[in-house]
Amino acid sequence: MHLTQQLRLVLQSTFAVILIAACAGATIIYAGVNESGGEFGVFGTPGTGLPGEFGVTYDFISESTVDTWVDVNQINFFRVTFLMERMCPLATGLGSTFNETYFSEYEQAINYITVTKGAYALIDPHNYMRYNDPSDQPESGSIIGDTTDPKAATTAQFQEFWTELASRFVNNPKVVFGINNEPHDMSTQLILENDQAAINGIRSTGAKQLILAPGNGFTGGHSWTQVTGANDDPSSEWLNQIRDPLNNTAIDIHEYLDEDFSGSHDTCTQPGPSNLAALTTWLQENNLKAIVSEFGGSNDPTCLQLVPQMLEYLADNDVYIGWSAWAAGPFWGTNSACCGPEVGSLEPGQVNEEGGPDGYTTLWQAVIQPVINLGDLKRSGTSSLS
Ligand SMILES: *[C@@H]1O[C@H](CO)[C@@H](O)[C@H](O)[C@H]1NC(C)=O
Ligand SMILES: *[C@@H]1O[C@H](CO)[C@@H](O)[C@H](O)[C@H]1NC(C)=O
Ligand SMILES: CC(=O)N[C@H]1CO[C@H](CO)[C@@H](O)[C@@H]1O
Repeated sequence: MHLTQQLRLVLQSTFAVILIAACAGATIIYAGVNESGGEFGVFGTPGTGLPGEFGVTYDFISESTVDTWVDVNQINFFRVTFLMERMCPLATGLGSTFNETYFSEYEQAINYITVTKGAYALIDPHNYMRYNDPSDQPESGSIIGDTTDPKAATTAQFQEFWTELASRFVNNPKVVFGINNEPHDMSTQLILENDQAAINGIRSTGAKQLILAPGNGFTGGHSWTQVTGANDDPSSEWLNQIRDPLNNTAIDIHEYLDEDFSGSHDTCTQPGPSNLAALTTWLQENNLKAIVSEFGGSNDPTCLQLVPQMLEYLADNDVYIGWSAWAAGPFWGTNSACCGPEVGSLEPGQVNEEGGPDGYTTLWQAVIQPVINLGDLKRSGTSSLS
């Protein structure tokens, strides 16, 4: 924790108990939710969901629920998903030629969050570091930079894509650049190369904002120091070689708390603190910070205990600077975004599939909102590590 931040907290605190909490850590400066929907509507036959139809097969945010999140819940961070095959149509391929219609729909959502509401927006190409067939994510599509696959987009094309995207947000200090969602089952060295290409592209535009770099194994925190997939090197062996000339890149971590860390079961059995311990040490040893940009849980008692326990662990360890929960978004309806069928999504004002209150009421309001230290959340300035 920086001295100035500590001083600010101390000055704000009236009671000794708050002083103790502030000194114990409480370094979370970005807290919020995923806004999922821009990647919807592609499952099935390759190509059928492309380009899709705005407001019908995909959507980015509901402005009124973003209002609720910012005005009522006072969070400051939204991760907004989109699909690279929609931003860069297959006909022109991955690179600097965008579908301007899709881009402007996305930009409108980002501007609503950042300019109208003053919160931070994490730009999330929801592509598992793959491009050309999203019909069966996370398995389908060619791995970006895979030189053994003639259909694969190259690392250079990925850099062009990020250069173009960053150039369009270069003057928006509230944007955070997430390089890609959940790479998996690929060479960890290639993930490093793609991450580095994205960083180089983003910085070449003069953009100074925070960047988040993912690792292998769906960028899982628990497996950061382990072999994942079919004998792929641990993320820890490569990702410490990332270089950012502005030193404003953090590691992007996903961490679900169910038995196989997938977020598909309704009971939580995997405690965050012990499963993240090796990652925490690695971050400390390498002078790196991390944001947990996906986690979730159901309203089962086990999750009502383990979700806030993990968030408190993140607040107590100053290598973690933020988190966003999975997931809100305008298109979930009564469906659950994760963690068992009866949960519903985190979108305020919805019901679950049984007609009862959804995860906004039973999970977010019950156990996540109380953990947020609103005094910590960063409200102005350019997105950065501190
Ligand atoms: C661009 O996106 C819009 C909105 O989804 C779509 O109607 C249009 O067909 C797309 N164009 C191309 C070339 O994919
Ligand atoms: C940031 O600076 C620290 C300390 O010099 C260094 O260890 C780390 O690798 C740098 N991070 C990046 C992403 O360049
Ligand atoms: C738990 C959960 O739903 N995780 C999902 C995160 O995002 C993508 C879909 O957009 C899913 O593939 C993951 O399963």
